[in-house]
Amino acid sequence: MNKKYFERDHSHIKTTPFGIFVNQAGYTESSTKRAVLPFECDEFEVVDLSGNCRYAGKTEYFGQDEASGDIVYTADFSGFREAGEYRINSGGKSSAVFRIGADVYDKVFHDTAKAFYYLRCGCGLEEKYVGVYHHGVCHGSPAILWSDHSTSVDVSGGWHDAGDYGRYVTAGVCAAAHLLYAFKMFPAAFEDLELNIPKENMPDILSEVKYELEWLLKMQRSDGGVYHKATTALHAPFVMPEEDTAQMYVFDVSSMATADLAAVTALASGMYREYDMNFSDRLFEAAKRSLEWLDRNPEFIGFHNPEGNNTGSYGERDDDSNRYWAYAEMYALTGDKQYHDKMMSLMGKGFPLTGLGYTEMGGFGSLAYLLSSHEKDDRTEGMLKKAFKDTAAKLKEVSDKCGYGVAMEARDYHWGSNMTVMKNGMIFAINDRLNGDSSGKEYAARQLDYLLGVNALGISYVTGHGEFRCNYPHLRPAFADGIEECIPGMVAGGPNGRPADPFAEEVIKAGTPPMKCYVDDTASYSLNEITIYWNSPAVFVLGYLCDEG
Ligand code: 9MR
Ligand code: ZN
Repeated sequence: MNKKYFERDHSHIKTTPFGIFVNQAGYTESSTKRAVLPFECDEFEVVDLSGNCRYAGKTEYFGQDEASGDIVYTADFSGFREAGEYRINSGGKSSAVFRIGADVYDKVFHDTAKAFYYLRCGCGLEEKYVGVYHHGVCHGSPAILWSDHSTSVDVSGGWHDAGDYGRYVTAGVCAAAHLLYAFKMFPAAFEDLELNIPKENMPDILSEVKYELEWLLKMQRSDGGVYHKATTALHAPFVMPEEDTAQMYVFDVSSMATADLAAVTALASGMYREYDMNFSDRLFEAAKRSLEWLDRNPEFIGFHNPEGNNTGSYGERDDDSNRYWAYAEMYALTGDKQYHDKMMSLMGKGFPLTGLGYTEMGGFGSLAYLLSSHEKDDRTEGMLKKAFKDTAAKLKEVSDKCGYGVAMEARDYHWGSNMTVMKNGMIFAINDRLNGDSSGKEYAARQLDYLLGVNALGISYVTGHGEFRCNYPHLRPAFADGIEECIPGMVAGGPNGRPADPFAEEVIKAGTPPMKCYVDDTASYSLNEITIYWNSPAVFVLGYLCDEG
């Protein structure tokens, strides 16, 4: 890794100029609207941009918030429903500007979904689609197999994983699954989501996911086993993707990657059928091949970086949830009883049945089963629905206990904590759809409020959104392009109570409360990287909140 970005001027790092924290994208007219004031106060005003008071109220004392260490007051202005642009004032302090309106989520929904296009690998990004952020074709040369250099594989395409240029199957599958399920569950929100990407005969979000799926198909060996990842030996320096010309490798097959690929291709086969029959058939064949491989290889085959390789490893301790998901999707697609039996035999293995991340895929399997039109046994159906209900109930309690309203305990602020924030939002959305819990909207919106500014640093963790926002993520092209304003719509990893990179270790003082362990600087990969699977749950939550249904 080049040293240049560690050594540059870090004077851009600022703390918020605002003393009152709001969702900087805004609030819909009918939603619960809450600002957080981390200082002693009594009254507040909502003022328009000419300074006229439009609404006034009393603040409420919340108490000490554990994850931030703040003594917190809240201002509830849900009763104010007039569209417009405002700030909150109290005790000589102000909030950032925010909007009230029916369409406040539209732009952030668009941009977080468009982020995937900006991360496309193996093609150039043309000016007509990305404006100033255009760049040349990257990573098109064939990869060689790490363990046998005589084998060469075409693995061009897909999305760059994150701030690095690696492409990892389990991570990519996870992001694709978030987006596919978002479309499946909230189709109305996506039908008019125009992303200004190359047009195909299907909704844009499906075109975008298809780009990743085409790459995933290339990662499958003819015997159905799936290479774990395609990366260079070492992380690239901070250059544009087309300047990263080091040899690309594919790494050994893992059973997690194979099961995940089987699952997502089965899911997608059903979803693309009405738009592209041929693609749907190819996905189905791929799913079958990987499932057959899994049957022949019942043992867990994990992944560790071999010596000389320092890119992401995405190791897992077992593949139970991955296999469970794969069989559940194949059952949902075909109704074939053998897959039902196999799924059932894995269900009791102890993994969370509502997990929605790359290490815990059980929730996708449960969703596959619950949303399937094939026969379900009542006990299993009831048990899985209850699993989502119970998870949501626990998260509501946590959310209510937090002064900032986010469903995170102090210990939950880990590397990429904003992913957990958004995955919790997904649980509220899914529970609403499965169990008709209409409080899901408010709880999901609270998680988004946190992401967009209702947090102890008063920062919006989405690039391009909010008056005080992150702008210097650990993202190679965003550094190398020399453009001051970052590519929009990128979700930063966020606070991490256990900072794990040299820059963060230097700037985050010991004893900093977990919600405040964050710095907006390119150098800090354990606090400020972006990844596809941190963006995708945000798109899911926004899809839910934008959905008319
Ligand atoms: O999100 C991963 C985090 O939990 C790990 O501790 C960390 C170190 O191995 O890796 C993170 O994942 C990174 C991946 O390995 C490569 N692409 C970027 C990911 C986010 O930082
Ligand atoms: Zn690339």
